[in-house]
Amino acid sequence: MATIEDLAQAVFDGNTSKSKKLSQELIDDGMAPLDVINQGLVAGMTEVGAQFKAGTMFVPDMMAAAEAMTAGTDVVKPLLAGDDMQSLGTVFICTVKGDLHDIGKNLVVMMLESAGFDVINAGVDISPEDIVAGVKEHHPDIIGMSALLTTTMLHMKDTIELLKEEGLRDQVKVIIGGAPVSQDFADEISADGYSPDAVSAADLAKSLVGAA
Ligand code: B1M
Repeated sequence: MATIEDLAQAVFDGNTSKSKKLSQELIDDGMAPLDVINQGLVAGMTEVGAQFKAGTMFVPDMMAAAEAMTAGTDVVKPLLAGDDMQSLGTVFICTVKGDLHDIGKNLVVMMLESAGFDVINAGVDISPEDIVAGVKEHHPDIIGMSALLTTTMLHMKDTIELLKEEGLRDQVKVIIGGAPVSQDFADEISADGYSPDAVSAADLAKSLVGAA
């Protein structure tokens, strides 16, 4: 029988087909979708990060692990998305300029959608100018920015400054997240909120539109 530890190991090993298969088996065995994500897929990826930092794992292995994780989340995603709910509002979300990390951001997208938001997922490496253009085009209630690099998180500040310059800051709430980001940083750049994980990001978004 598949175990959650096997799934974490499959992600760590970058074994895409096994990650997909085990995610499905754990769901079929009755495990809650969020537990499959957090205790299996995210746990495996956390170990990848630790080993990369220690210099015992390298970029190609990280990429393989990322693919394995995505294959697992693809299995779980349909079980999370809410269908017939009335929309709570629109969130325009992206990973900031210079940053290609999208696994965490995509988990946030899944949680926002399952909470009842319409989500415009603009992708990765999105400049402040393109975020502002997205606000003008889509009129979202909330902008969500994700960053995984200490260098790229500074573009969150640039984006908020540009929103102010364009006279748009009062029309949209801004939430941020990602491993190097903190509540202190959110306060420093005058974001409307920070959350450390995908579930609390959806709760934060709900509170900002008065739906919590
Ligand atoms: Co990169 N990488 N990476 N990487 N990578 C990190 C981030 C790093 C911490 C690894 C390490 O040194 N331990 C390090 C950053 C160091 C730093 O800046 N302090 C690093 C580095 C250095 C790099 C490169 C520079 C490596 C190189 O090329 N030499 C390079 C940069 C590329 C670029 O972006 N320009 C790079 C490349 C990559 C891959 C492409 C190989 C791959 C990404 C694949 C992909 O995303 N499609 C990758 C990966 C996989 C990682 C680690 C191992 C895992 C990230 C991840 O997916 N975590 C990561 C180490 C780590 O974080 N442990 C690392 C799982 C995910 C579920 O968590 O993204 O934190 P996370 O998201 C969470 C929360 O943060 C939060 O909710 C999510 C779910 O709970 N959250 C939000 C995220 N966004 C949010 C937004 C919100 C709210 C909450 O509101 C809007």
